[in-house]
Amino acid sequence: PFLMKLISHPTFLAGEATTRMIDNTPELFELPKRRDRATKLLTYIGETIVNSNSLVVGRPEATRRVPAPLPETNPLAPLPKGTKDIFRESGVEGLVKWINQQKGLLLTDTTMRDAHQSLLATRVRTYDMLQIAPAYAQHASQLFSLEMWGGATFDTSMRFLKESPWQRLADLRQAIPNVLTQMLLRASNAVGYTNYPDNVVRLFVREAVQAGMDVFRVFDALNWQDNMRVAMEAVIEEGGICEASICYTGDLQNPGRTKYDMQYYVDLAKNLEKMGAHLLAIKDMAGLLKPKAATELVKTLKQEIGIPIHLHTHDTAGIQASTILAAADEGLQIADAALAPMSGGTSQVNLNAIVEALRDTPRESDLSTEALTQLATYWQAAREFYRPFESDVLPATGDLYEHEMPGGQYTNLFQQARALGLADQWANVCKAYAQVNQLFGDIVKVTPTSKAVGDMALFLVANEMSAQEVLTSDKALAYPTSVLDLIGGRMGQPPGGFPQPVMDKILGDQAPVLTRPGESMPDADVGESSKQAAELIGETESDQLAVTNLLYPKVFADFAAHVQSFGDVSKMPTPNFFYGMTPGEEIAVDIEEGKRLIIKFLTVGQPHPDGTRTVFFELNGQPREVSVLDKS
Ligand code: 3PY
Ligand code: ZN
Repeated sequence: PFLMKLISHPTFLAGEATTRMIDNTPELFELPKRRDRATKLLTYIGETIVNSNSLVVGRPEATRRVPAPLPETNPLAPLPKGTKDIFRESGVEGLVKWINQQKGLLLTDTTMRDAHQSLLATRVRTYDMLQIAPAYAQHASQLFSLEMWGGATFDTSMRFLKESPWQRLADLRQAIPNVLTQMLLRASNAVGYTNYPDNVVRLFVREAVQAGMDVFRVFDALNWQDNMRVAMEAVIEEGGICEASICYTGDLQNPGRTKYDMQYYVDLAKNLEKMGAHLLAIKDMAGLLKPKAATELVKTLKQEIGIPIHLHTHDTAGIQASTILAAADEGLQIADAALAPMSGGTSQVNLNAIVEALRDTPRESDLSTEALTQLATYWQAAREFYRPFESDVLPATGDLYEHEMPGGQYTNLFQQARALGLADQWANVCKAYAQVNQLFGDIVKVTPTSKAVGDMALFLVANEMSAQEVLTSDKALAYPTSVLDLIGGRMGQPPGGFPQPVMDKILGDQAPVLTRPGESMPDADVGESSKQAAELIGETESDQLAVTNLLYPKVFADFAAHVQSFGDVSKMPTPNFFYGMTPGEEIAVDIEEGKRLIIKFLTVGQPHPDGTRTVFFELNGQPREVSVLDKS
């Protein structure tokens, strides 16, 4: 490429080339790599202009094109000390001691993970997180942590947004060096939907710590503590903060629901503490924990265990602020909430409002009203970029306490039902969900067990069957894979196991796994995966690539192919990522620190006989064009 550049350079063509020309024209040396990345990016934009981004096709259009307003920050000012500094300076023991000394309620902001996972189909891009990151570091350093990774964000970022989850973690870590990062880890399911070999889980945790993760909220989707051990031990060994979860289900206030009673939660919490948990999470993924039940649960747990307690809930029914406040009255140390415009409904409770509700009380937090308002203003505008992914508002009625659907699943399952033409049967889907739960023995429902229950509910409604008919029908039915995985024990064991008649009926003569699935899985070949992944994406081998490929081989392969064709598209502003550019529009893309591309889109040419079209740009003031196949 250097030679090509040289011989096509105007000076060379004019016959004036000397060795000094090479000295005076340093861009000759820089161009190949830069041009390569720029061409890939222009090709992506050209593709999007000509063929549209399939993510947004047929969906409501985003109403916002201009950047979201940012609070002022001073890049030269030293950052205030935050929880990460405490952790760095005095380790996990020092941090726990500090937590216990705090009078105010500490808060985790879930906006960058659970909130958009629950409200916007997990579509928020790294770009929009990085814009606001310096403001968090400077103005909201009093937060306990920022939940910004894990759960569904890992695969979604590659699958839909075509960006690296690892880059997101590293970049946010760098931009917010003073506040703890937090993630959701599905124990042996890691950030996937099924159990993985132990060495994959361990490797994932190690890589996450190295990339900048601090607090690991570890949960098992059936509250099976044996299945949490590998992940918990890995977090502790690698130097992370191990926050082990009890998933809350059922209803402590209801004397009729005896399976998940106070003793059940106390035993579980005590065991997790014995297993080395640094913090305990009460993970109320469906927003079922009523205020009085929270009072009793937190009061009891505080008597029974010594580690700090962190409450997570979803505001699906609209009353969970009162649950947090009730728990705060009992000395709860940390609560999850989301910034106002990203709160409510299936997301978390309004963080701005919780802070104000506690103002001038003994549990007042150190967070500033003004700073939180500015962050909220940003997120309100940023949310407008994601209008295509807004879901219908589905106010939960009292039936939430019957079906017990997790917040992240609620709107998702409705969309699946609609895609199957069952939108008008939503109430029946909810009923079926509750019946399937009872059929399966009243289990904890959270990713991935919730998916199995949801798939089964849709299956029944689509086939016009009742849950009971599963046991009585003689028809050979093709059950969803997730259901076979769940009942076949590949997601682990619920307390007391699955009901035998259900196993017999659903599994037929297939033998269930009754032990810990990881025990019988051979170690994955990390070296081989690393080699394969590196080849696919065109980078040097690494454990990070290896583990990503092991967790999501298909998703990773597709993502790698996208990277090979279009490079790193995460640096582009969100409206351009979804919609390309409009004629005459000019944008700046920082492809790396200090390397800025100024891209102006001019026009698209008529189709050539081979079906391609030329898309005309200016790149840093120079005319550039790319050729794109028109697929319309
Ligand atoms: C997840 O596993 O992604 C969840 O958010 C479960 O609550
Ligand atoms: Zn949640």
